Amino acid sequence: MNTYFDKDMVLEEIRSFRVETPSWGYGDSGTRFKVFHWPGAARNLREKLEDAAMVQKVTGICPSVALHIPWDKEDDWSEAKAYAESLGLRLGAVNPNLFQDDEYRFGSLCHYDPAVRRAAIEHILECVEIARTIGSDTISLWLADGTNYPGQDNLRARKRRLRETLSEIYPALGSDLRLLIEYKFFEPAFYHTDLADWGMASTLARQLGPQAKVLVDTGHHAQGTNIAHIVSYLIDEEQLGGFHFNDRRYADDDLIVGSQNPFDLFLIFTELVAAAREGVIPRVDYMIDQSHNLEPKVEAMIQSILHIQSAHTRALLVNYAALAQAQAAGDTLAAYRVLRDAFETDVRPLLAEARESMGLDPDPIRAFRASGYAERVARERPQAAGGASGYPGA
Ligand code: AOS
Ligand code: ZN
Ligand code: ZN
Repeated sequence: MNTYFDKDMVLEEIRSFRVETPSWGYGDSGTRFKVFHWPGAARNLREKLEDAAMVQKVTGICPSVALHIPWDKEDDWSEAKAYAESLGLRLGAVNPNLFQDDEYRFGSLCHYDPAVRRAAIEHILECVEIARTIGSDTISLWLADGTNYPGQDNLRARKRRLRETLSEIYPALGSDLRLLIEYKFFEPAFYHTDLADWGMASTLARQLGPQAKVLVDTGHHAQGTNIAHIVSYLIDEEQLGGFHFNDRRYADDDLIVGSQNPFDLFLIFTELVAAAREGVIPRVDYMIDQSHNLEPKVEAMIQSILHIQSAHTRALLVNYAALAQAQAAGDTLAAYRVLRDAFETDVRPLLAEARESMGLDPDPIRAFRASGYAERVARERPQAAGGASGYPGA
C-alpha cells in the first residue's frame, strides 16, 4: 500500500462519509414484465425504515432514508419522523411522484393542459410541506415528462412550461430547502425527455436560483458517456447537488452500484475527492437509487454501500500531488498510473480498521447474515398483495 497519505485523515474521511438509502429499494420491485416477491420484503414505510436501520447498524454510514410520495405516504408525518428517530434514522430527500397518475400520460410540469400542470405543482408543494414536517431539507425531482413521437408536442413550449411551473414552486423552498433536479435522456418517453441531460438540468437550476442544483443518476446517460467528466464540470460550475447511485450495462438498469463497472465509479469519486481536497466541494448528497429485483433487498443495499465505500476509499488514496506533477509534465502514462495504483489498492484492511474504530463488525455482510434478520422478517412479514407492474410502489 502507498505510504504518502495520512492514514488518520483517511480513516476519518471514511468514517464521516454518508450515503442515503431509498425506501423503495427495500420493497418488492421488478421489471415491467414481472414483480417477483422476495420473502420478508418491506411492505410499508415502517418496515422499510426497519430495514434501513439494519443497514445502518452494520455499515454505520447510512443514517438517512429517502422517501417517495405517495408510495410512502403517511397520515401523521410527525409520528413517522419519531419512529425513524426511534430507530436511529433520519428521513431524507422527499421524491415527488409525477408519473403514476393517469393524468400524467402526456407529462406533468410540461403538460399542455394547465390543469395537469397545476396538479403537478400542488403535488410538489405538498412534498415541500412534508419535507418541512419531517425535518428534511431536500426535494429530489425526477420528471417522467417527454414525448414518444416527433411533433407530438411543441418542445420549446414544454421547455417554457417547465421553467414557469418550477419558478412558481421555487419560492416555497425558502432559504432552507434545496431542489435537486435529476435528468435522464430516455424512458418512459422515447422520442425526447424534457430534462434529457446535465446541461438542461443545470441551465434550469441556474435560472431558478441557488437552492436548485443538479442530481446525477449514474444510470441516466447514453452508453459510453464519461460521467466523471460531467461530475467535474458540475463541481466547477457549483451546480452539483447530489447523486443517485446505481449501475447499468444497457439502460437505466438500476443494478447494484459498482457491480458492473467499478472503475467508472472510482473515477467519479476521484473528481469529488480531488475537489474536496482543494476545499472547493459544495454540499453533495450521496444517495442510492436501485431496484433489487432478483436479489435479497437488505443484503443488496449493504453490498451497494460496500462498493461505494471501496470506490470512495480508493479515491482517498490517490496521490493527487503526484497526479498534478505528472499532468504538468505532460506525462500521460505516469498520470494514468497514479490513478491505477489507487484503484488496484486493496482497501479492505483500511475499511475494516475504520469500521472497527466505529464499533462495527469489520465485515458488514457477515454481521448481517449472522444477525438472522433476513430469516426473521421472512417469518414475520407475509407477502403483501402486489401489483403487476415493475415500479416498486405500483
Ligand atoms: C427514474 O428513472 C429515476 O431514477 C428516479 O430517480 C427514481 O428511480 C424514481 O423517482 C423512484 O423514486
Ligand atoms: Zn434516480
Ligand atoms: Zn433512474
